[in-house]
Amino acid sequence: MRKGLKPSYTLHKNFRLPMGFPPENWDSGLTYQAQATDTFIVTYPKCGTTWTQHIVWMLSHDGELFPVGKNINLEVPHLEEVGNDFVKSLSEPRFIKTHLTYDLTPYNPNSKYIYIARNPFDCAVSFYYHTQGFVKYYDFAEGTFDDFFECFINGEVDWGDYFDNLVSWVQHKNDQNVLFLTYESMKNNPKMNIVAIAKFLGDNYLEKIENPQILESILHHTSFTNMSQNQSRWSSQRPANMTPFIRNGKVGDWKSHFSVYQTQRLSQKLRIRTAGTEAENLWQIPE
Ligand code: PPS
Repeated sequence: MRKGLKPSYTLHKNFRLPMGFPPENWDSGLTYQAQATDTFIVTYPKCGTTWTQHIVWMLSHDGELFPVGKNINLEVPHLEEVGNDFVKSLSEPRFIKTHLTYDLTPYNPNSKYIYIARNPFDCAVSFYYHTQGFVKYYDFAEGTFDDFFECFINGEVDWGDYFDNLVSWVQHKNDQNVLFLTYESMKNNPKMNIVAIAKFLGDNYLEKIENPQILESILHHTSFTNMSQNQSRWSSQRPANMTPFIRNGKVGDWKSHFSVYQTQRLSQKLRIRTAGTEAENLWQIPE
């Protein structure tokens, strides 16, 4: 019988990192002193990070097109990938991406935190294609969804357990410096969510989107269709035979990947891990 394949990771302290991810940057990233002018884009992987990075970049550039030839992860850097010195070298105000749990994320009461949650079913599918596609980071090109599902549900993936991340942040959902959004709501009403982000960032951002041309430009260029173009702007290269990074962008894609038994197991974990928290009502839990 075929034994389940597992992705490869760098084991660092108690964390799994993608291979090639410098552990020293992880360590130094965690020591970053959050500034009052910082805004963190926080997610568990595959929950809408790049989309939100793009929105905040366009908001801070008056609706300008994100240029081909640049990479969003250098403009809105991934804290634990690039480390402390790189982030500090950027001028303020800074927008910073992280996948850390609340307790590990650098905190300043005056910093802002935009958290995006996505239902764990679609997240697992998206994370599977990510792990399969970035062959040099995970050596998992032959891995199946069933293989990955076992790692995901056991929290044995990079950035750990989905629920540890979600639950740590949902407890701060109503903090004055936290804006808590969902991927599903962004899909359902992107304009409303762009406006909410601008409002949260402050009056000078709200003023920008009072200009309908700026708001329309952000809405247009951050759509799934437009972000599917020139994808070298969003991530490092992956082999041409793998699914693209901006892949499917749908709510409910999980239904064509999960078995009945997998659905029951993840639903059960979702129920148990979110019981008594505000996360228990974020999504309808499949039977
Ligand atoms: S990462 O690697 O953690 O930074 O990935 P992340 O950006 O969080 O998530 C990638 C998924 O988000 C989808 N995506 C979008 N969906 C809708 N609209 C827009 N504009 C958009 N941009 C990115 C992307 O396709 C991945 O989801 P899946 O389900 O794999 O398509």
